[in-house]
Amino acid sequence: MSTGIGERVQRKEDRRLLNGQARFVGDIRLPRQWEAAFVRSPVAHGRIRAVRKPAGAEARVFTAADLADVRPIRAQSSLPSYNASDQYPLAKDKVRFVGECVAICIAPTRAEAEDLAERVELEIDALPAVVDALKARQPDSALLHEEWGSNLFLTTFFDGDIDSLRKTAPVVIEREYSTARQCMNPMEGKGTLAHWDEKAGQLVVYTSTQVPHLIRTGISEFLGLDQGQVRVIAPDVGGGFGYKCVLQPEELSVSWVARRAGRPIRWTEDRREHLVAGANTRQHHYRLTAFADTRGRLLGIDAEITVDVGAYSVWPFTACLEAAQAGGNLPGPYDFGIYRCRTYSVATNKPAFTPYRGVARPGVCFAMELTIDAIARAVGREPSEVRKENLVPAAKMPYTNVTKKFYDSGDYPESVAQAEKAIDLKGFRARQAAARAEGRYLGIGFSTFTEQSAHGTKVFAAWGLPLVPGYDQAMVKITPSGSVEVRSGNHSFGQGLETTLAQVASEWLSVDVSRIGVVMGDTGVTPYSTGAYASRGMVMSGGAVSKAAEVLAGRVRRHAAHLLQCRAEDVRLAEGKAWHGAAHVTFEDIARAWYLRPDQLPDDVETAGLEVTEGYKPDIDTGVFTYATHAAVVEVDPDTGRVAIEDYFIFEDCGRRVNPLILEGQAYGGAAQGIGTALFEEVLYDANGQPLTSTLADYILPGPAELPAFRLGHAETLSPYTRHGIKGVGEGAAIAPGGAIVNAVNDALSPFGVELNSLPATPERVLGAILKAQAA
Ligand code: MCN
Ligand code: SMO
Repeated sequence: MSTGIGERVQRKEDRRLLNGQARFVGDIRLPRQWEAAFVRSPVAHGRIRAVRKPAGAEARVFTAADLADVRPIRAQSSLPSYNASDQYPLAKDKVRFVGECVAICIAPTRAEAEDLAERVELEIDALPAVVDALKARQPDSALLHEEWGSNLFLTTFFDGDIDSLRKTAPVVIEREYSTARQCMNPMEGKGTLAHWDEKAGQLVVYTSTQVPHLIRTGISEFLGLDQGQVRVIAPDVGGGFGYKCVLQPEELSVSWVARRAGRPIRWTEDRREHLVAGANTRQHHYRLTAFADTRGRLLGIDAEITVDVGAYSVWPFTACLEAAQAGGNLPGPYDFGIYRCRTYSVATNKPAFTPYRGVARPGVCFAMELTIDAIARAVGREPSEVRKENLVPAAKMPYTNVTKKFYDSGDYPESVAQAEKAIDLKGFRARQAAARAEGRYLGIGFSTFTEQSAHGTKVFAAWGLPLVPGYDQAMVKITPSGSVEVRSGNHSFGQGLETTLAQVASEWLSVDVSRIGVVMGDTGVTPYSTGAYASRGMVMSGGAVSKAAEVLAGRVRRHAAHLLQCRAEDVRLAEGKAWHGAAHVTFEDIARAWYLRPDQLPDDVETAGLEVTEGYKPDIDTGVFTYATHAAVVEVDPDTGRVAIEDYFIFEDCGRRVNPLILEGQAYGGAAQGIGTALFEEVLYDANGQPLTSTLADYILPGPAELPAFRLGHAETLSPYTRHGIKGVGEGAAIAPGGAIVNAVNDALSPFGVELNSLPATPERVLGAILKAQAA
């Protein structure tokens, strides 16, 4: 049976993951290893007067003064108005959020390290906390980084001629939308274990990351080490979701302390640290005006987007990635000509913003999809009809949209039509009417988006990030036993690349994936890759493996031709063997000849090594666009505000599907997270910047009981610009649920005249909206 591209191959990694044999940072135990605990700021904003080490334990506690030779984390951007922040791995003069690291303590066990941390005395003069991004934009706000003279990391804009529309457009919709601050909660938190390897002359850092090669660059730059003196190893990683694609200050402190202490040091993030100090994302606010004609055809959009990005700019993606993407992505899959948008990336006394699955698009998709439904209500038409008419039609492909995004292929309106059919829109309207007569409130909602994936170097450069390249490399070789080994500097942390990269190699070499070893996540033994984020892995690393495997397949044919005494063109690879007619040699025969009996080979075969490294970038630098439509049916209980999802359908098109089984998992897992965004998850702060959601009892994640039985449909429009026509899709399903579900909630509650415009749609918010509408 083939295990190449398109097959539902079971994941290679699942045996060890399900049997408890995976090895995460927390499982590693090195000789003489100690554990670390951090002393963290108890206030959101303050000036540090003193950090006092406990008497007698001075040698086991380290502060900013000890790490004086460590450079602060400074994420650079080439955008002109950008303000960079300096984040010291241990806060130096000021603290800027609750949970910011102030000191690191080491001891034989975590419990002892925590006891030590409790004895460290902090003297901090509290300053006014900046917690509301809209207020933080005002001139009278307290400042986080005084030297900037404002709290703005960056503003960006698109300047379309919207004023002409203000006078002429028959339909004008004005709205404010907001999405909550969130925390991504991978099953495995962050963890880092570092030690100095005297023999190699290297700092070896085991860390739970999506981007080992980038972390190596970050650690060497900020610790002032040569890149050759740092080796980063990402062992099994239990989910990343974007949280693990930036350099964490803890990674620097642990690395520094390990060298100073002369022993391996490990820090394991606990859930409270994660919720309070580690990962914050998603908090957007929109002021949006849409202009349309009397049929609901969009004419233009005017928007102001404020993103609450927290205290510091993360390395390497900066605090501006979210807002820069939001401005460019708001028009999404829609066909209209006039767009004005201004974005603000605002510093507040909260943890730094990190990318989270979907980056910016869950926010813009929510704002845009609610706007489409609002327009439909204003013109009295079925929202999905208005949606279909506004989406870029297939006949206009390829299409360059109002923010210059180049959509290479696909049929966006058809994805809505498929969703209407699968969810039975017509039948639903009848059911809805009957239910209302019985006092039950059902609603239906749709949400369509494009997912830019596999962005090229130029896209990152346009966002001010020249250091994030849009290419990848891979090595593929035949081992002396005739099995195959793939090496990629990317990493597999749940999304299944370990299996799908093997499938790509299998496609060319016809070797079963069970005989293809995949080595990833270790800078010491893999070619350079910036890692997995921005749904780039399958296109970029897959493309690199494909190219290397193709070249290798050519070499295998040449070797086989020598052994079979025929022409290389006449050799066919199948079932892991090389055939000439009915005669064949195995890969092992070929490998043994090259590795063990090179004396018998002619020169041209001898030098055609069975090990190939190739680099790859797609034929387009602007990224490839996946698209999808989600449709949800909900029932809202108007007495309690509870929203129950009755049905959920996803129609998506990510070009050639490498592994349909894995893609189902990607869709369901992403949509589950999107439902968290839609209905449950919200990081809350009080007026002093104190976090109120520091446990999983307060920060609510959806579990199986809250999730519907997802249904899924697919189109497979090949990208003309990538190997095999693959498009990225890893973030996609997390983008749309907010729009689909809240559109459904608003549809359900239309008899009450309720329109909810903020996330998540918790019972409290839904009930609040009903009561407000009734009072009006
Ligand atoms: N795939 C496929 N065929 C395609 C495209 C993708 O079979 N045409 C499969 C591949 O196995 C690929 C996966 O789907 O690895 C996701 O594809 P891709 O869009 O290339 O994304 P990456 O491999 O770069 O993975 C990162 C992406 C991102 S950015 C986030 S965030 C995210 C996501 O993937 N984090 C995840 N999915 C996740 N899934 C899990 N379980 N855990 C995470 O942390
Ligand atoms: S948030 Mo994904 O790592 O781009």
